[in-house]
Amino acid sequence: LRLTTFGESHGPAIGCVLDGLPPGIAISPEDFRADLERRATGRSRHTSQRREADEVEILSGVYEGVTTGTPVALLIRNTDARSKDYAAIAERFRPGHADYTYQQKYGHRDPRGGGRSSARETTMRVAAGVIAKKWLAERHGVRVRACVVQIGDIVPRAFGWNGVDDNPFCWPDPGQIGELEAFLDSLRKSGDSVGAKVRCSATGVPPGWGAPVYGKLDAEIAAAMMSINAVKGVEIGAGFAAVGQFGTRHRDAITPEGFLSNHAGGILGGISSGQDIEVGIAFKPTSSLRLPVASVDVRGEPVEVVTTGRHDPCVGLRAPPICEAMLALVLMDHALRHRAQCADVFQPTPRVPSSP
Ligand code: EPS
Repeated sequence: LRLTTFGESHGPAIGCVLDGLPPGIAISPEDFRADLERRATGRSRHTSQRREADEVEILSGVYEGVTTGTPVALLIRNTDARSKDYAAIAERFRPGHADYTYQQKYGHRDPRGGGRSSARETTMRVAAGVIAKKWLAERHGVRVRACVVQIGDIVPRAFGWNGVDDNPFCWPDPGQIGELEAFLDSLRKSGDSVGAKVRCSATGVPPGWGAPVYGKLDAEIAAAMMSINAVKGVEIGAGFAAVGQFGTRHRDAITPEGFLSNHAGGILGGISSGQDIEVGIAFKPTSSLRLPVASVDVRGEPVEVVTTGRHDPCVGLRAPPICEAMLALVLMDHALRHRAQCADVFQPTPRVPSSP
């Protein structure tokens, strides 16, 4: 599978081309609505107040509501960009943003909003991921879901998947919603921002997807997550906690009834084990702040930068559907590669249940 997105946050539209899809997947513009709504800005006071309709136009690769196997192209028009908000800093570099590196590399950049590095770009990843999630569920019974498991130094006191989409923080502990609202309200009033950690899980993944060295499933999941803007860290299973674990604790014992733990996060040797695939993704605090900071302009002169416009006090709150999309796209790619390489493999060894 190859996904390419295009478009800038303040250009006329954003879009993507997803190539390599099998024919026969039923898809309609309505299928995209739920996940795009979960990612969208302006649906709560805790996010950027930019309000986009995010109506998907299917431009190619679907005939009579079913994919044809040719490239699927999707388009969403930008209807609420406020470019005037960025006129004052068009020739300045926002610390923590991509302005400086884009200028160093290209010498000419679109300074409006986040341009190509805006969180707006993730809209098309979510749209492409809808197709992959649908195919994984229908073809393999695989379910991909994500939630926020840390905001600043706040972590859940309890965990449950059920209510994560019923609150604006995609948070797994309903008892903490009041605490989070107070924290985010106070943060927004202060003008600062905060980071977040997302947990993204896939259940029902059969063993065997991935590759031993080149094309390791965990390596490609990590690359896909790191490609999301504002991501500064990715871990699989125990991740960095593995540093402090002894081998006798980290290794996941296997019994005919199932694996007794999942520190591996569902992947061993670059190949899925049949356990839940568990990914942790670290999002940095949003860098566009109205609080002043030292910087330089395009002539190298010292300046102070204050960013106006509409921004997220915590961009991680809207990241779960983006992480789900990236995990689903990588898993679908490996499912197709596995089928192409090992479809007629001899009768495989009996599968170990994911857990007792
Ligand atoms: C966003 C689009 C952005 C911001 C925000 C979220 O619009 P612009 O490109 O005009 O800045 O509203 O991006 C940020 C994370 C931020 O805090 O600046 C989106 O569509 O997700």
